Order: sequence, then C-alpha cells, then structure tokens
Amino acid sequence: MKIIYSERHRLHHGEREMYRGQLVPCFEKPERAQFVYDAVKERKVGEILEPKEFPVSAIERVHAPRYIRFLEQAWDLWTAQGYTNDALPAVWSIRGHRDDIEPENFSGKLGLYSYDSGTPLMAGTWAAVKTGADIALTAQELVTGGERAAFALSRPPGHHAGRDFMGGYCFVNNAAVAAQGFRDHGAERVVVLDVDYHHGNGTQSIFYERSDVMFLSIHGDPRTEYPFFLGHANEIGNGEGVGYNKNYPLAAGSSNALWFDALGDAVRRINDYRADALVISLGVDTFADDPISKFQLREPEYRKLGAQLAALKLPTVFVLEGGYAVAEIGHNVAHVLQGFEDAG
Ligand code: OKP
Ligand code: ZN
Repeated sequence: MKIIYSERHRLHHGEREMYRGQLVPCFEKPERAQFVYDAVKERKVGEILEPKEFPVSAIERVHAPRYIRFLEQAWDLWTAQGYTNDALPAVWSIRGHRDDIEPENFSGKLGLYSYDSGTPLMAGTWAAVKTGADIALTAQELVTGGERAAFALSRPPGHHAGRDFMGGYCFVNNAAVAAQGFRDHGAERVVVLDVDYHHGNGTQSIFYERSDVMFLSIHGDPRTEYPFFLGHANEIGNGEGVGYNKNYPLAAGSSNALWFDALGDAVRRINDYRADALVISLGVDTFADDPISKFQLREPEYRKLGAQLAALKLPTVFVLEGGYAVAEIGHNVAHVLQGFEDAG
C-alpha cells in the first residue's frame, strides 16, 4: 500500500504535559513517527510518498472555522504576550458557561477550544497539524482514485480533536478529515473504525448526528480510562445518527479474546452497513507493553487485526493515532499493515 509521510511532523515537539499534578516529558514525541517510518521502510510495506497540499476548507468540512483560525494564530497571539515556552491551558468552559463568545484573552481562548492540559501548543504546531491533515487527504485521494489502501503516517494524532476542540495530544481530526474527504468524492457511506486504546471522542462527536459516516470504537472503559467523559456503550448516535455509533468499552486489562470478540462484532456491523470506504484510526497503544495503556495485544494479534480488516474488502485508509512504547510502535504498526497486505 502507499504510505504518505512528511518530515514536517517534527515541527510539533511538545516539551511537557500535565500529568498527576506535575509537568512530565510529553509521551507524544517526534520519535514515534520516526520509528514508524523506519519500520515500514525497512519492511518494504509500500512506496513512501510526500503529501499534496489541500486548502484549509477541506479541514473546515469537519472543524469550525473559528477554531481553525485560532489554531493558525495561536502561537503569534501567545508570543505577542512575551512568552516563548509551550502554551498549555489551565482554565476551561464548563456546563452552563458560555461557549458562544470567544474571549479576547489568550488563556480564555485556549480554554474555550481545549479540554485537557496534556496537549501543548508551540511555534510549529499548526504547520505540523496542517501537514497531518494533508497526509490524510492525500491517502484518501489515492484510495478514491483506485488504490486498495493507503497509510497516513502523520503525527500528532487526531481522534480526540472535535469540531471545535483540541485535547489528548490532538488538534485536527485526521481520520474525520479523510472520512469526509471520501464523502465529498463520491462515497455514500463511510465507516471510521477506531482501534486505539482510547475512545475516539472527537471522531464520535463529529459524526454523532450523521448516518452517512458510521463510527465504531474499541477502547478502554471510560469509567477508568482517558478521555473519561465519552465512549460508553449506550452512546448509539442522535437524530439521523441513531444506530450509526457503536462503542465497545472494555475493562482495562481485558484479554485478547475479549478484544477480538468486539472486533468480530464491529466487522459484522460494517459488513451490514455496506460501506463504500473504510478509515481505520490505527493506534497501537493497545500493545501489552504500552506505558500508558492496559490491553495485551502483540505481533500475532496485530497481524490478525490486519487480516480481519482486509477481509472487509473495502477501500481503506489507515491513519496513525496513539502508541507510546516508542521502540516497538513501528513494528506494531507494520504488523497490522503486513497482516492486511498478506491477506490480499
Ligand atoms: C492520545 B491517543 C498520560 C495520561 C493520558 C492523555 C492520553 C491521550 C492519548 N499522560 N493523557 O488516544 O493515544
Ligand atoms: Zn490512544
């Protein structure tokens, strides 16, 4: 399959995130994409291409223009106050407070458009994030054009980013951008399947009221796992979207047997939906040795995942999400992609 990659992800390199009351080194770091690049190259998973550039309007198909304006301008607004360190929010809008008036104060703006203090923003964030969306759109365009599959090797990840919010290391929802790209280029029904350890709260919220993009997610139960406030089994969609959202929250520490039961059910639903295209939010923080997650997948499971996705026989875009066991992340991703390719 074609692999889309750019060095520009390096422009985003957060120093510290708030974790358990302390600022700790960021888990989401440039080495992640480097290791994935090295592994797919060494294993000859496919030809590696640079992304094309797309207009910001393609991103605004799933994100609020005022939020995107904020991301574009954030670093300039922050440095205009004399700061040179990464920006991190410390105040947020909560239930019953206003979200319709963007504060003039930068901390107020940042709080309006975010929901955690683990997602630092710096000088190169927007450039890296824009390139990530271009990578997802390039992958989608190739697959729309007839490629069986493509891998969007982008970072930072995207599945926690909603229509107008950042969080969970995510700014622009690359998987949602790709799914919407499929819709805008002829696909009538698109599926986003999220296999990252964490619930794809951003993706779910973007498509929650829609039946043309079905969202399914297998993840650590939000009762104990990040992002805590979304991802329960009784979230089935709203309005037009009722029946087109499916969550598989699994207890932290769940067995691989349980994980594949969920995947089997997801595969059945995707088949029944008769989708025209498939987007996989491919996080490999489901890995047994991941430092911040608690599932137990390893190489055989990653290959089996790839094979079961191939059996759906759909035009497929893989988008990189999480995975923090940095030394192994590349091989884990490559095992999924090779499992997919080997299954034909
Ligand atoms: C992003 B993705 C560890 C605590 C959790 C946020 C996790 C975001 C995961 N610092 N912080 O889904 O892999
Ligand atoms: Zn994750």
